[in-house]
Amino acid sequence: MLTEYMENTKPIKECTKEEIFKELLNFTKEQLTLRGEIENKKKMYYFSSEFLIGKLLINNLINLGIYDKINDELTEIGLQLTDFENFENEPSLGNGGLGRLASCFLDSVATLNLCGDGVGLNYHFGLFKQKFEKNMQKEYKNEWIENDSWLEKTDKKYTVKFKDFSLCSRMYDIKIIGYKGNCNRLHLFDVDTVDESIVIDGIEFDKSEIEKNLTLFLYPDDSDKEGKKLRIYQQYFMVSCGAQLIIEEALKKGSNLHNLKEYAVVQINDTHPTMIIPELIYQLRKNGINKTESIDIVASMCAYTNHTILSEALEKWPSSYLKEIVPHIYEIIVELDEYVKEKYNDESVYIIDENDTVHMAALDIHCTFSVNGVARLHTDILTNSELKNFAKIYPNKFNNKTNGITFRRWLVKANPRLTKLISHYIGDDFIVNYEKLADFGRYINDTHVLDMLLKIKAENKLELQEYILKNEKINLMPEGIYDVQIKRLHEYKRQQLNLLYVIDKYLKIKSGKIPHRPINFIFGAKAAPAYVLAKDIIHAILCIQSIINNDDEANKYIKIAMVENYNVTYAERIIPACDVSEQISLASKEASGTGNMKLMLNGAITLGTLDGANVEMAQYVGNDNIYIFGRKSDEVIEILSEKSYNPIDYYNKNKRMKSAVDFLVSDQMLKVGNRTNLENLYKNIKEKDNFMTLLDFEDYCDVKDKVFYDYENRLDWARKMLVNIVNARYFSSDASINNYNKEIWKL
Ligand code: 26Q
Repeated sequence: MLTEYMENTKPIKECTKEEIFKELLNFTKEQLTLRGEIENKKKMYYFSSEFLIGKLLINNLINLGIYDKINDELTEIGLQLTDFENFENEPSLGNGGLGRLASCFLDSVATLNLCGDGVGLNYHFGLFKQKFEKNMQKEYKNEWIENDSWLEKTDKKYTVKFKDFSLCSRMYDIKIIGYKGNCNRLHLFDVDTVDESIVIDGIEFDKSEIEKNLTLFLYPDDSDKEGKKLRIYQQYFMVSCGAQLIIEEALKKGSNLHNLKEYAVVQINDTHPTMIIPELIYQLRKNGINKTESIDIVASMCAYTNHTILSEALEKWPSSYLKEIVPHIYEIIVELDEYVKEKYNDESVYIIDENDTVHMAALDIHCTFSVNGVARLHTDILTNSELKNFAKIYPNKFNNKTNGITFRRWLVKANPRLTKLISHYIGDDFIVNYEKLADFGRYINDTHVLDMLLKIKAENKLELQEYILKNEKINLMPEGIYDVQIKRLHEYKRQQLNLLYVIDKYLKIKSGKIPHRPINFIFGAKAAPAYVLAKDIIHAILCIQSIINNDDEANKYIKIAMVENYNVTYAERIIPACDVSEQISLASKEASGTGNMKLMLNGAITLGTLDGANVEMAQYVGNDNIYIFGRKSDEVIEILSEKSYNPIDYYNKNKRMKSAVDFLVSDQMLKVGNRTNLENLYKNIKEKDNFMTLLDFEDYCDVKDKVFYDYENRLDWARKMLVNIVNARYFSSDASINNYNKEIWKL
């Protein structure tokens, strides 16, 4: 196919790799245009400020169903598709879980042949690029957009009105193809006037000229006033474009707008796109619909997903900012708030509080027909404690939709070896029919299959060793265990707990207690640029990495690899090679997690707390196939409410723990690190430890030692792997999307 396509150009054999890549890109784009669009009277619009879509070439070829064909053609000239991955930049349009979830969902929506588009922003430099300098994280702009990319420039333009000026938007589209199916779209709005040259140094830029900076970065540092306002500009710009698009498309299909909900349903991904509610009301009124009806229409077509219970992550805006930027929207918010205050005599459910702060989540809950959490435990905590006063008012609005992941990217694309093995035994239906994966469970006592699982894992580990050696100049020990913690850096995710274990292991080795098998501790994490303690944790990990990897007495037994610029592409390489999956958040704090599911699907065994979706994973696989430790969520919630936790008590009681914590500010560490940063972390753990690392430390160490001990029984371990792979079927995003559609969207 490709050879034919290239007949008009140079013969493929005479092309450089770069030239072949360009042809591959154009060929694949052409194939996508040959596919139909998914059409339906009613469309779902997934509004999200983040879409972490990952590289698209291989994924699109897989979903087009022509990956093998093209790969065979390339093999004839001694190449393969994976040789071209490096030519493509990864779109940098998300922070982490929430953005990746949105992308898995778009894949599933299209694969299930449901009519649904994404709506977001085209950030030119997206999320920062992470580099490590002097054992510290440094941030740089991420120039991901190329002349020849997946973005299609459209002619669609809308005017977006701010208080003192208007901006003209431009829509870019990325096609989203369902597996062996048709296409939906991801609409990314932008302004033509953006000026990339105003970025001065790293990710610093002049925040005053909105028409020049609006879509430069994803969530630019919002610790100052100007940054916060820029977020409001971005959010309003996104939703205003989206609202105009919705209305335009509905009118075109024959809607009279009174019946808009028969044409459109909006899923609001966390509070970031919340202004879609007042904006739709505003647009409907402009089109002649009266006050109360416009509110009713909007509430009947919008649904809200909550992704966090951390109060600092729930968006609250000072009224003055909204008044200053979008007064016409603020006016509608006031109206909605008055309606709430008239009806309910309970301050905790007000949209605007006594400090004149607007609670975006409250606006969402009052003005949508569905509010969902992202895992069973998370939804329970929302309804029973965090949002219980809302749940009392609207008991039928609250529902659970446990997160999921797409098998196309996280199995077929990321782990071709495992995909081939499973397909050999049960056929390849499981790729779109997740329940079929259950059939693989029949091989639980087949030693050949179990051996193959171990063999595939070993091969994937070798590949990762090579990749990390090349990129990080760190040489992993593939005969050893790969212990993996990959996720955004956050205190509640407790990378520092993992780090304390590593230090403890190191100190043991130095005192002569040698592990029976080498262990590789692999980390990947970005910290928000203004999150000081998170950056201090990265600093500490990098310092330990340098100490241990350079210590010839220890580096035979343990190695650390904190990889630079962890992103979707890196995840696709690490996940298939992982033995032990670290999911160690403080119980009650991780809404769901989705990395846990990806690792499970690829045969990693979870070491985790009973938090987020880990709870459901444990129920599916049973106690023998997962390692659980630590305080349970209800205990944690109680300790937090009593404010009774004091880390120093634990520090003083446990010698092993004390030595590990003290090591953070040892001479050895200060030699490779920065005193201020290390002392800040040290003091924080001893004096505050907001996420109770020391409380769970002992249990964590004991259970983790047991994991490494059990790893030696290879056949038993392979059985655990198989049970995990088979039960990961419940976490297909196809399953989640089926539920969203049946219970919320009704397309
Ligand atoms: C808020 C205010 C100001 C600036 C930034 C933000 C902000 C930005 C991004 C708040 C939250 C986010 C992202 C949250 C996120 O990714 N949450 C994760 O969502 C996943 C998908 O549901 C869950 O699996 C994770 O548990 C959850 O942490």
